[in-house]
Amino acid sequence: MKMTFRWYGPNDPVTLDKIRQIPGMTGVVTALYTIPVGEVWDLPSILALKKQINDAGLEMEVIESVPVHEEIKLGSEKRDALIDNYIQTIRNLGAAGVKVICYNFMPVFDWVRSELKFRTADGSNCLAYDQHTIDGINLEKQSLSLPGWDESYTRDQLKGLLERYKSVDGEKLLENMTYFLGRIIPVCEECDVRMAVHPDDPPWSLFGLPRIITSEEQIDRLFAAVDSPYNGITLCTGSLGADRHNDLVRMAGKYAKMGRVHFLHARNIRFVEQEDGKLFFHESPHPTACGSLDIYGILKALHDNGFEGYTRPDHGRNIWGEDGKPGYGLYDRALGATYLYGLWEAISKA
Ligand SMILES: [Mn+2]
Repeated sequence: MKMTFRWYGPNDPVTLDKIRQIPGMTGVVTALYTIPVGEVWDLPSILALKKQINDAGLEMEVIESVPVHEEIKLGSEKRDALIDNYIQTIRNLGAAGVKVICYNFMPVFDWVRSELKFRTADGSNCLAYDQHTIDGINLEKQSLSLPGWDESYTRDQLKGLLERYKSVDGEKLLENMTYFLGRIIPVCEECDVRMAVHPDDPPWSLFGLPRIITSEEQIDRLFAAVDSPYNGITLCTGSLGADRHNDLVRMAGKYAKMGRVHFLHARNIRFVEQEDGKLFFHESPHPTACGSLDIYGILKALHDNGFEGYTRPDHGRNIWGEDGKPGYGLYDRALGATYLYGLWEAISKA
Protein backbone atom coordinates (compact mmCIF):
# COMPACT_ATOMS: atom_id res chain seq x y z
CA MET A 1 0.00 0.00 0.00
CA LYS A 2 1.32 3.41 -0.96
CA MET A 3 -0.02 6.35 1.06
CA THR A 4 -0.96 9.44 -0.90
CA PHE A 5 -2.82 12.70 -0.29
CA ARG A 6 -5.09 14.70 -2.54
CA TRP A 7 -3.59 18.02 -3.61
CA TYR A 8 -5.66 20.63 -5.48
CA GLY A 9 -2.70 22.22 -7.21
CA PRO A 10 -0.65 25.37 -6.70
CA ASN A 11 -3.57 27.32 -5.20
CA ASP A 12 -4.32 24.69 -2.54
CA PRO A 13 -3.67 26.16 0.95
CA VAL A 14 -2.60 22.62 1.90
CA THR A 15 0.82 22.92 0.27
CA LEU A 16 3.18 20.19 -0.92
CA ASP A 17 5.61 21.11 1.88
CA LYS A 18 2.91 20.45 4.48
CA ILE A 19 1.86 17.19 2.82
CA ARG A 20 5.44 15.96 2.78
CA GLN A 21 5.64 16.26 6.57
CA ILE A 22 2.79 13.78 7.13
CA PRO A 23 4.33 10.45 8.25
CA GLY A 24 4.37 7.74 5.58
CA MET A 25 3.38 10.01 2.71
CA THR A 26 4.82 8.97 -0.66
CA GLY A 27 2.98 11.15 -3.13
CA VAL A 28 0.07 13.31 -4.09
CA VAL A 29 -3.01 12.64 -6.14
CA THR A 30 -3.89 15.59 -8.32
CA ALA A 31 -5.04 16.88 -11.72
CA LEU A 32 -4.48 19.62 -14.26
CA TYR A 33 -7.33 21.81 -13.12
CA THR A 34 -6.94 24.46 -15.82
CA ILE A 35 -7.62 22.24 -18.85
CA PRO A 36 -11.30 22.27 -19.89
CA VAL A 37 -13.16 18.94 -19.71
CA GLY A 38 -12.78 17.05 -22.99
CA GLU A 39 -9.48 18.59 -24.10
CA VAL A 40 -6.15 16.75 -24.27
CA TRP A 41 -3.77 17.07 -21.32
CA ASP A 42 -0.59 18.00 -23.15
CA LEU A 43 2.68 16.35 -22.12
CA PRO A 44 4.61 19.56 -21.27
CA SER A 45 1.88 20.63 -18.80
CA ILE A 46 1.83 17.16 -17.22
CA LEU A 47 5.63 17.12 -16.91
CA ALA A 48 5.68 20.61 -15.37
CA LEU A 49 3.18 19.52 -12.74
CA LYS A 50 5.15 16.36 -12.08
CA LYS A 51 8.38 18.30 -11.69
CA GLN A 52 6.83 20.64 -9.16
CA ILE A 53 5.65 17.64 -7.12
CA ASN A 54 8.92 15.69 -7.45
CA ASP A 55 10.89 18.80 -6.44
CA ALA A 56 8.88 18.81 -3.20
CA GLY A 57 9.98 15.21 -2.56
CA LEU A 58 6.71 13.56 -3.56
CA GLU A 59 5.53 11.28 -6.39
CA MET A 60 2.74 11.80 -8.91
CA GLU A 61 1.61 8.30 -9.83
CA VAL A 62 -2.15 8.74 -9.44
CA ILE A 63 -4.34 11.27 -11.23
CA GLU A 64 -7.71 12.21 -9.76
CA SER A 65 -9.50 12.82 -11.96
CA VAL A 66 -9.47 12.94 -15.72
CA PRO A 67 -13.13 13.95 -16.08
CA VAL A 68 -15.29 12.19 -18.66
CA HIS A 69 -17.21 14.62 -20.88
CA GLU A 70 -21.01 14.54 -20.61
CA GLU A 71 -21.26 13.81 -24.36
CA ILE A 72 -19.46 10.49 -23.72
CA LYS A 73 -21.82 9.64 -20.87
CA LEU A 74 -24.78 10.64 -23.02
CA GLY A 75 -23.43 8.54 -25.91
CA SER A 76 -23.93 11.33 -28.45
CA GLU A 77 -22.37 11.53 -31.91
CA LYS A 78 -19.71 13.83 -30.44
CA ARG A 79 -18.28 11.07 -28.25
CA ASP A 80 -15.71 9.53 -30.60
CA ALA A 81 -13.67 12.71 -30.99
CA LEU A 82 -13.80 13.25 -27.20
CA ILE A 83 -12.70 9.65 -26.56
CA ASP A 84 -9.80 10.22 -29.00
CA ASN A 85 -8.77 13.13 -26.76
CA TYR A 86 -9.13 11.00 -23.63
CA ILE A 87 -6.90 8.35 -25.23
CA GLN A 88 -4.22 10.91 -26.02
CA THR A 89 -4.39 12.10 -22.40
CA ILE A 90 -3.87 8.50 -21.20
CA ARG A 91 -0.85 8.14 -23.50
CA ASN A 92 0.64 11.41 -22.22
CA LEU A 93 0.03 10.50 -18.57
CA GLY A 94 1.57 7.07 -19.13
CA ALA A 95 4.62 8.70 -20.72
CA ALA A 96 4.97 10.83 -17.57
CA GLY A 97 4.97 7.74 -15.32
CA VAL A 98 1.37 7.90 -14.09
CA LYS A 99 0.12 4.45 -13.04
CA VAL A 100 -3.53 5.00 -12.10
CA ILE A 101 -6.30 7.28 -13.36
CA CYS A 102 -9.30 7.80 -11.09
CA TYR A 103 -12.46 8.89 -12.93
CA ASN A 104 -16.19 8.61 -12.51
CA PHE A 105 -19.19 8.06 -14.72
CA MET A 106 -21.84 10.00 -12.82
CA PRO A 107 -24.11 12.22 -14.91
CA VAL A 108 -23.93 15.96 -14.16
CA PHE A 109 -23.06 15.87 -10.43
CA ASP A 110 -20.17 13.81 -9.17
CA TRP A 111 -21.08 13.97 -5.48
CA VAL A 112 -24.05 15.26 -3.56
CA ARG A 113 -24.45 16.39 0.05
CA SER A 114 -27.08 18.49 1.79
CA GLU A 115 -24.59 20.32 4.02
CA LEU A 116 -20.92 21.20 3.71
CA LYS A 117 -20.40 22.39 7.29
CA PHE A 118 -22.50 20.20 9.53
CA ARG A 119 -21.52 20.88 13.14
CA THR A 120 -20.88 17.72 15.14
CA ALA A 121 -20.98 17.21 18.92
CA ASP A 122 -17.25 17.83 19.37
CA GLY A 123 -17.42 21.21 17.61
CA SER A 124 -15.82 20.09 14.35
CA ASN A 125 -17.70 20.41 11.08
CA CYS A 126 -18.02 18.08 8.14
CA LEU A 127 -20.08 17.13 5.09
CA ALA A 128 -23.51 15.62 5.72
CA TYR A 129 -26.38 14.07 3.79
CA ASP A 130 -29.97 14.55 4.92
CA GLN A 131 -32.57 12.84 2.76
CA HIS A 132 -35.19 15.36 3.92
CA THR A 133 -33.23 18.23 2.36
CA ILE A 134 -32.46 16.30 -0.84
CA ASP A 135 -36.14 15.35 -1.24
CA GLY A 136 -37.02 19.05 -1.06
CA ILE A 137 -34.83 19.94 -4.04
CA ASN A 138 -36.47 20.09 -7.45
CA LEU A 139 -33.75 21.09 -9.88
CA GLU A 140 -36.15 21.74 -12.74
CA LYS A 141 -38.51 24.01 -10.87
CA GLN A 142 -36.34 26.08 -8.57
CA SER A 143 -33.09 27.79 -9.31
CA LEU A 144 -30.19 25.55 -8.49
CA SER A 145 -29.24 25.49 -4.85
CA LEU A 146 -27.16 22.44 -4.15
CA PRO A 147 -24.17 22.72 -1.81
CA GLY A 148 -20.96 22.74 -3.79
CA TRP A 149 -22.64 23.00 -7.19
CA ASP A 150 -24.39 26.36 -7.24
CA GLU A 151 -21.93 27.90 -9.67
CA SER A 152 -21.04 24.92 -11.86
CA TYR A 153 -23.92 25.33 -14.30
CA THR A 154 -26.25 28.13 -15.31
CA ARG A 155 -29.92 27.34 -14.80
CA ASP A 156 -30.44 26.91 -18.56
CA GLN A 157 -27.39 24.68 -18.99
CA LEU A 158 -28.58 22.46 -16.19
CA LYS A 159 -32.13 22.31 -17.56
CA GLY A 160 -30.76 21.36 -20.98
CA LEU A 161 -28.58 18.61 -19.56
CA LEU A 162 -31.36 17.16 -17.40
CA GLU A 163 -33.62 17.14 -20.45
CA ARG A 164 -31.06 15.23 -22.51
CA TYR A 165 -30.56 12.64 -19.76
CA LYS A 166 -34.26 11.79 -19.85
CA SER A 167 -33.54 9.34 -22.67
CA VAL A 168 -30.60 7.74 -20.79
CA ASP A 169 -31.55 5.18 -18.16
CA GLY A 170 -29.14 3.02 -16.12
CA GLU A 171 -28.88 0.38 -18.85
CA LYS A 172 -28.12 2.94 -21.51
CA LEU A 173 -25.53 4.62 -19.28
CA LEU A 174 -23.79 1.27 -18.69
CA GLU A 175 -23.84 0.68 -22.44
CA ASN A 176 -22.18 4.08 -22.98
CA MET A 177 -19.62 3.34 -20.29
CA THR A 178 -18.85 -0.04 -21.88
CA TYR A 179 -18.34 1.68 -25.24
CA PHE A 180 -15.95 4.19 -23.62
CA LEU A 181 -13.96 1.48 -21.81
CA GLY A 182 -13.94 -0.75 -24.89
CA ARG A 183 -12.03 1.98 -26.67
CA ILE A 184 -9.68 3.13 -23.91
CA ILE A 185 -8.73 -0.09 -22.07
CA PRO A 186 -6.57 -1.52 -24.92
CA VAL A 187 -4.58 1.75 -24.79
CA CYS A 188 -4.30 1.48 -21.00
CA GLU A 189 -2.89 -2.05 -21.40
CA GLU A 190 -0.37 -0.77 -23.88
CA CYS A 191 0.65 2.20 -21.68
CA ASP A 192 0.41 0.36 -18.33
CA VAL A 193 -2.07 2.87 -16.90
CA ARG A 194 -4.84 1.43 -14.73
CA MET A 195 -8.34 2.92 -14.77
CA ALA A 196 -10.02 3.12 -11.37
CA VAL A 197 -13.64 4.20 -11.52
CA HIS A 198 -14.87 6.05 -8.45
CA PRO A 199 -18.21 4.72 -7.21
CA ASP A 200 -21.23 6.97 -7.31
CA ASP A 201 -21.52 9.21 -4.28
CA PRO A 202 -24.05 8.53 -2.86
CA PRO A 203 -24.66 5.20 -4.63
CA TRP A 204 -28.22 5.68 -5.86
CA SER A 205 -30.08 7.64 -8.50
CA LEU A 206 -30.70 11.33 -7.70
CA PHE A 207 -32.90 13.99 -9.33
CA GLY A 208 -33.99 11.47 -11.96
CA LEU A 209 -30.40 10.99 -13.15
CA PRO A 210 -29.19 7.38 -13.49
CA ARG A 211 -26.28 6.08 -11.43
CA ILE A 212 -24.64 2.72 -12.09
CA ILE A 213 -21.48 2.20 -10.00
CA THR A 214 -23.45 1.56 -6.87
CA SER A 215 -23.16 -2.04 -5.66
CA GLU A 216 -21.34 -5.36 -5.90
CA GLU A 217 -23.80 -6.55 -8.54
CA GLN A 218 -23.19 -3.47 -10.68
CA ILE A 219 -19.39 -3.57 -10.29
CA ASP A 220 -19.47 -7.24 -11.32
CA ARG A 221 -21.34 -6.20 -14.47
CA LEU A 222 -18.82 -3.46 -15.20
CA PHE A 223 -15.87 -5.85 -14.84
CA ALA A 224 -17.55 -8.48 -17.02
CA ALA A 225 -18.37 -5.90 -19.69
CA VAL A 226 -14.69 -5.11 -20.30
CA ASP A 227 -12.71 -7.94 -18.74
CA SER A 228 -9.23 -6.58 -18.14
CA PRO A 229 -7.27 -5.91 -14.93
CA TYR A 230 -6.85 -2.38 -16.27
CA ASN A 231 -10.60 -1.89 -15.82
CA GLY A 232 -10.65 -1.49 -12.04
CA ILE A 233 -12.12 0.55 -9.22
CA THR A 234 -11.33 3.18 -6.67
CA LEU A 235 -12.72 1.58 -3.54
CA CYS A 236 -14.29 4.61 -1.88
CA THR A 237 -15.57 3.31 1.45
CA GLY A 238 -17.62 6.37 2.31
CA SER A 239 -19.38 6.40 -1.07
CA LEU A 240 -20.29 2.71 -1.30
CA GLY A 241 -20.83 2.55 2.47
CA ALA A 242 -23.67 5.08 2.35
CA ASP A 243 -25.84 2.18 1.13
CA ARG A 244 -26.00 -0.20 4.06
CA HIS A 245 -26.66 -3.12 1.73
CA ASN A 246 -23.08 -2.90 0.47
CA ASP A 247 -20.86 -5.34 2.38
CA LEU A 248 -17.59 -3.42 2.12
CA VAL A 249 -15.38 -6.02 3.80
CA ARG A 250 -16.60 -8.67 1.38
CA MET A 251 -16.26 -6.37 -1.65
CA ALA A 252 -12.76 -5.24 -0.62
CA GLY A 253 -11.56 -8.84 -0.32
CA LYS A 254 -13.24 -10.03 -3.50
CA TYR A 255 -12.05 -7.22 -5.76
CA ALA A 256 -8.53 -7.11 -4.27
CA LYS A 257 -8.23 -10.83 -5.00
CA MET A 258 -9.25 -10.13 -8.60
CA GLY A 259 -6.52 -7.46 -8.79
CA ARG A 260 -9.13 -4.81 -9.59
CA VAL A 261 -8.68 -2.40 -6.66
CA HIS A 262 -6.15 0.14 -7.87
CA PHE A 263 -6.90 2.93 -5.43
CA LEU A 264 -8.43 3.12 -1.96
CA HIS A 265 -10.33 6.12 -0.65
CA ALA A 266 -10.57 5.42 3.06
CA ARG A 267 -13.10 7.36 5.06
CA ASN A 268 -15.79 6.72 7.62
CA ILE A 269 -19.35 7.94 7.91
CA ARG A 270 -21.82 7.84 10.78
CA PHE A 271 -25.48 7.04 10.29
CA VAL A 272 -27.83 8.88 12.64
CA GLU A 273 -31.24 7.25 13.00
CA GLN A 274 -34.19 9.54 12.21
CA GLU A 275 -37.67 9.19 13.71
CA ASP A 276 -39.27 8.80 10.29
CA GLY A 277 -36.60 6.34 9.12
CA LYS A 278 -35.19 8.65 6.45
CA LEU A 279 -31.47 8.55 5.80
CA PHE A 280 -29.10 10.89 7.56
CA PHE A 281 -25.35 10.50 7.74
CA HIS A 282 -22.38 12.73 8.34
CA GLU A 283 -18.72 12.11 7.70
CA SER A 284 -16.73 11.11 10.76
CA PRO A 285 -13.11 10.71 11.84
CA HIS A 286 -11.43 7.79 10.06
CA PRO A 287 -11.10 5.23 12.91
CA THR A 288 -13.61 2.36 12.98
CA ALA A 289 -14.93 3.35 16.42
CA CYS A 290 -15.79 6.88 15.24
CA GLY A 291 -18.27 5.89 12.54
CA SER A 292 -20.48 3.14 11.15
CA LEU A 293 -17.95 1.49 8.81
CA ASP A 294 -15.44 -1.23 9.72
CA ILE A 295 -12.26 0.43 8.47
CA TYR A 296 -10.10 -2.23 10.14
CA GLY A 297 -12.09 -5.02 8.49
CA ILE A 298 -11.79 -3.38 5.08
CA LEU A 299 -8.01 -2.91 5.34
CA LYS A 300 -7.58 -6.45 6.68
CA ALA A 301 -9.57 -7.87 3.75
CA LEU A 302 -7.49 -5.83 1.29
CA HIS A 303 -4.24 -6.92 2.92
CA ASP A 304 -5.18 -10.60 3.07
CA ASN A 305 -6.08 -10.56 -0.62
CA GLY A 306 -2.88 -9.00 -1.86
CA PHE A 307 -3.84 -5.33 -2.28
CA GLU A 308 -0.83 -3.38 -3.52
CA GLY A 309 -2.52 -0.22 -4.73
CA TYR A 310 -2.50 3.40 -3.68
CA THR A 311 -4.43 4.74 -0.71
CA ARG A 312 -5.47 8.13 0.42
CA PRO A 313 -7.40 9.33 3.42
CA ASP A 314 -10.64 10.61 1.92
CA HIS A 315 -12.53 13.60 3.31
CA GLY A 316 -11.59 14.96 6.69
CA ARG A 317 -13.53 17.22 9.00
CA ASN A 318 -12.55 20.81 9.71
CA ILE A 319 -10.93 20.72 13.15
CA TRP A 320 -8.72 22.92 15.34
CA GLY A 321 -10.19 26.08 13.86
CA GLU A 322 -9.20 25.25 10.29
CA ASP A 323 -11.54 26.68 7.67
CA GLY A 324 -10.52 24.49 4.76
CA LYS A 325 -12.13 23.41 1.52
CA PRO A 326 -15.02 21.16 2.67
CA GLY A 327 -13.60 17.67 3.14
CA TYR A 328 -10.09 18.74 2.18
CA GLY A 329 -8.48 20.56 5.06
CA LEU A 330 -5.10 19.43 6.34
CA TYR A 331 -5.43 18.36 9.95
CA ASP A 332 -8.11 15.70 10.01
CA ARG A 333 -6.90 14.12 6.78
CA ALA A 334 -3.37 13.98 8.23
CA LEU A 335 -4.75 12.25 11.33
CA GLY A 336 -6.59 9.87 9.02
CA ALA A 337 -3.44 9.09 7.05
CA THR A 338 -1.53 8.34 10.23
CA TYR A 339 -4.31 6.09 11.52
CA LEU A 340 -4.47 4.19 8.21
CA TYR A 341 -0.69 3.87 8.06
CA GLY A 342 -0.55 2.48 11.59
CA LEU A 343 -3.43 0.12 10.97
CA TRP A 344 -1.71 -1.20 7.84
CA GLU A 345 1.59 -1.70 9.66
CA ALA A 346 -0.14 -3.64 12.43
CA ILE A 347 -2.06 -5.82 9.98
CA SER A 348 1.05 -6.45 7.87
CA LYS A 349 3.22 -7.43 10.81
CA ALA A 350 0.66 -9.44 12.78
MN1 LIG B 1 -13.94 9.09 -2.64
